[in-house]
Amino acid sequence: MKMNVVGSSLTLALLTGSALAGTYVLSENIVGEGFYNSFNFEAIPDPTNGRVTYVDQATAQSLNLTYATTDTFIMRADDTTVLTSTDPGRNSVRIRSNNQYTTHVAVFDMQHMPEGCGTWPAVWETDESNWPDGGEVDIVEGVNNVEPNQSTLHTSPNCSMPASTTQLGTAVYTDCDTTANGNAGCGVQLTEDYNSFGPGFNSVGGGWYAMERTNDYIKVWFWERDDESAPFDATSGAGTIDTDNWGTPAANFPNTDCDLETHFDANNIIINLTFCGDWAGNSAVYAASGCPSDCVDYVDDNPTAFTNAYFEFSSINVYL
Ligand SMILES: *[C@@H]1O[C@H](CO)[C@@H](O)[C@H](O)[C@H]1NC(C)=O
Ligand SMILES: *[C@@H]1O[C@H](CO)[C@@H](O)[C@H](O)[C@H]1NC(C)=O
Ligand SMILES: *[C@@H]1O[C@H](CO)[C@@H](O)[C@H](O)[C@H]1NC(C)=O
Ligand SMILES: CC(=O)N[C@H]1CO[C@H](CO)[C@@H](O)[C@@H]1O
Repeated sequence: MKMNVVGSSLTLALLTGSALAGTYVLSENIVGEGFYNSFNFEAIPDPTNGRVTYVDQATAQSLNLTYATTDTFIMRADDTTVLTSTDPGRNSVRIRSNNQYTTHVAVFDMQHMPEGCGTWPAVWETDESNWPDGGEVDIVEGVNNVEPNQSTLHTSPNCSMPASTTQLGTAVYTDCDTTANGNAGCGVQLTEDYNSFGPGFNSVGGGWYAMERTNDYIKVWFWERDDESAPFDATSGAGTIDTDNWGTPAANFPNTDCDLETHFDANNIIINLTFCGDWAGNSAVYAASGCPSDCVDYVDDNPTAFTNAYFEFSSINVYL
């Protein structure tokens, strides 16, 4: 009898433990005008040497570079000004969350992301005051419309990913250390879905990116708008979610050869749109993407090429 009691409470503990492993509760639901409360605008020089001028919130709103309704937040670059060589760069926006997060899930419901030659959009997390020791998770970024592109970690030394992990995407490099491979990071290309980025993403009405950070792994999922396998709790903004039911992630970064707890501190969500710069504007990368002219000249001379250089968010939901 006593054995049974011990046995059943052990079973209960085990069941509860596994049932709770991927369970999170909604902490923030950021929608429309709420982006102005949850993010600050960073009018800073571009750390990646882009052909960009990041403007402050008042300027962004007066130029209509950010625009919010009750259910939409749009963030874009200037598409009317021809730049001269003495101008510092095309006006654009970079926003950073007021809150910082350690272990959490963030779900990004996006209708549109910036497209166009020279564009380098990114949705990512880092601790700008402690880089790279606080870690960096690039949830989605890519350049010059080339799709699909990638999710990447950048860290201090002694953090790498195993050669093989359970993920849909394809690993590019495995060493996450910023001093290795010219700070390429340990990236995973989202090869399973050509609608994960740029014009393909926009043509299907976008979709959802989700990132789960635990001390055991960091995972990124992507589901396009009409993907019937997309989990309802993620896409509906449910009050509780269970990532154990979300299937194989696009990118999976386990702690096998990286102590994630010491390589990542509390990070902010950052959303930025730059032009050219170290990646998009690299002459080989730019030319290989089939884009015309050279990156800086193209960005300076062709404002109307950036009419579709905007993010449109339905929501960002953060779960703890
Ligand atoms: C600002 O941008 C939004 C979204 O693109 C658009 O609907 C609105 O008309 C624009 N407002 C002005 C004053 O241009
Ligand atoms: C983006 O993904 C495609 C297909 O996987 C790849 O050919 C291309 O090199 C990637 N671009 C970059 C900049 O990594
Ligand atoms: C590297 O990380 C491992 C854990 O992943 C740890 O055991 C080891 O001490 C670390 N080495 C250095 C030099 O920090
Ligand atoms: C200009 C700028 O801030 N670029 C950043 C945008 O996001 C990527 C992450 O994907 C950073 O590496 C860049 O520094």
